[in-house]
Amino acid sequence: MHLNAPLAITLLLGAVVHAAPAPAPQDSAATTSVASEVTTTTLPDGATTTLPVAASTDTAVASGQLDDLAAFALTLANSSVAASSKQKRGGCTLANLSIRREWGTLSSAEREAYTSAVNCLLAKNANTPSSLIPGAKSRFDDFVGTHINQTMTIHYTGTFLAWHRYFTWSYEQALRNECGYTGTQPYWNWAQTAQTGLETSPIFDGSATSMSGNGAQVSGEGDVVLGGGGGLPEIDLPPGTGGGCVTSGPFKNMSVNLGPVSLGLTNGSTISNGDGLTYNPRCLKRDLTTAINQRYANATSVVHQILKPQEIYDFQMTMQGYPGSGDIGVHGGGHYSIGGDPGRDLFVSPGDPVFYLHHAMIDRTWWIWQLLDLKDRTGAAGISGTGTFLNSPPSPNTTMDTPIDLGYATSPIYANPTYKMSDLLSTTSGPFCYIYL
Ligand SMILES: *[C@@H]1O[C@H](CO)[C@@H](O)[C@H](O)[C@H]1NC(C)=O
Ligand SMILES: *[C@@H]1O[C@H](CO)[C@@H](O)[C@H](O)[C@H]1NC(C)=O
Ligand SMILES: *[C@@H]1O[C@H](CO)[C@@H](O)[C@H](O)[C@H]1NC(C)=O
Ligand SMILES: *[C@@H]1O[C@H](CO)[C@@H](O)[C@H](O)[C@H]1NC(C)=O
Ligand SMILES: *[C@@H]1O[C@H](CO)[C@@H](O)[C@H](O)[C@H]1NC(C)=O
Ligand SMILES: *[C@@H]1O[C@H](CO)[C@@H](O)[C@H](O)[C@H]1NC(C)=O
Ligand SMILES: *[C@@H]1O[C@H](CO)[C@@H](O)[C@H](O)[C@H]1NC(C)=O
Ligand SMILES: [Cu+2]
Repeated sequence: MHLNAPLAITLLLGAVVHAAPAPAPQDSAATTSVASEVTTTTLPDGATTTLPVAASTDTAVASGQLDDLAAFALTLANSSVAASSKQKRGGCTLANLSIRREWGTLSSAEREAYTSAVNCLLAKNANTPSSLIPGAKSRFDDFVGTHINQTMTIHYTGTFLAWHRYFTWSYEQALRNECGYTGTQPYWNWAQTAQTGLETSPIFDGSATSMSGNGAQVSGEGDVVLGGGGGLPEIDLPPGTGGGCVTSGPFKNMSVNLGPVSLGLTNGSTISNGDGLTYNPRCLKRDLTTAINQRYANATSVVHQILKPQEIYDFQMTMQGYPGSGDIGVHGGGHYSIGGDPGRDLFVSPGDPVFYLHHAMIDRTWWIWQLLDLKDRTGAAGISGTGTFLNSPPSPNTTMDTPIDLGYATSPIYANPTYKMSDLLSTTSGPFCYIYL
């Protein structure tokens, strides 16, 4: 694992290493001691590694910190699976552990296999009865419809992270089981595009091996204005470099069928088409906004997101943005840097296929954070919040037993589509068996 220079020097100069409240050494748990700037961690195989304890404000340094944290998470997750593989039959083992990768590291053929499978879902008939969601025309729309239907009970709730983990996984399973895809769900590393810019990145460059690119340029766009409800200050976001219909790449001809429900426009207004469930076919629009990516989801933001919060409450709120803080977190940073329609719509955002690359990175960020304190963060202490958006209206706390149901998004090949929170906290147990490279 690579060690960035300033931190290595701190270690070499003999920074005082305080023993952490020593956890009893046990199988597949890392023991940790804390220095002023780095943590020295002993891996299950006895090797030691150092990890940063605070995000560098230099994004180049922070990028290296993120790589170190991700490498640590990979090693620990893999060795936990290896250890439990010896003890059990079935379940998640090294033999069927799947690895999710960053889009740019996939070969051209792998990227095209992914976008072809998405186009297959877009071409397949919906499972949602048209009596319930008349606008859901495709299998892809089953996912969009489920997200619209549950929006107010899956954001700023105790289920936010687990719901979106299960949702993204179910989409990946649909690509595999219903569209012949043999790869895994790729992710979008925001820290990288903050450095390179979105427009020329392998994800958004508009080529045949991208996720399609920018929308056609629209002139005279103003700011997008978020929130302002409930006495909270508004957040103004700048417009991007596109704004119109996506002009090239695999999703050039795609029809967005559902929504809008709460779509921020670049003249400061927000529009909806009723409940967004009727058939409203239109082109996929994007308004790539690298400035938003750079401001809210740069390498420093991501490392800060992983290292600063010690409790799940803080982790979730930092990620979605504390209301009134002016920050939209890495979650909002990714969504709003895509821009356009449905990219700027909290309800309909899965209507842009790149949603799933964004949410895989959200999930990866949570996964890394969980592995820094695996036992607590995949147990009851890893849940906070209630069943309603910012607990409005008030609702019971989310617990290990809270059910998560993806409705018609769930593949009919699964007999019981409902899992509990306790099934969804680890990526290598319950229905899941994957890690991130
Ligand atoms: C996981 O561990 C196994 C066994 O120790 C090893 O062969 C494999 O390369 C590891 N995989 C990754 C992705 O690190
Ligand atoms: C992994 O493979 C085992 C044995 O082949 C199987 O029993 C188990 O259900 C699989 N687990 C997952 C999560 O696919
Ligand atoms: C878009 O549709 C046109 C006309 O049906 C077709 O020729 C073209 O190949 C399609 N492009 C993509 C990227 O699917
Ligand atoms: C903003 O643009 C939309 C769509 O063009 C239009 O319907 C709406 O009236 C405009 N709102 C304002 C405040 O200009
Ligand atoms: C990078 O992210 C940090 C933390 O979110 C933020 O304070 C900083 O302003 C961002 N950098 C840029 C260049 O916007
Ligand atoms: C719900 O969670 C809050 C915050 O953790 C806690 O203060 C409260 O006691 C919990 N309520 C119940 C009924 O468990
Ligand atoms: C929408 O959500 C409600 C409440 O969770 C559920 O009863 C209903 O079946 C859902 N409708 C669809 C079409 O998924
Ligand atoms: Cu969502």
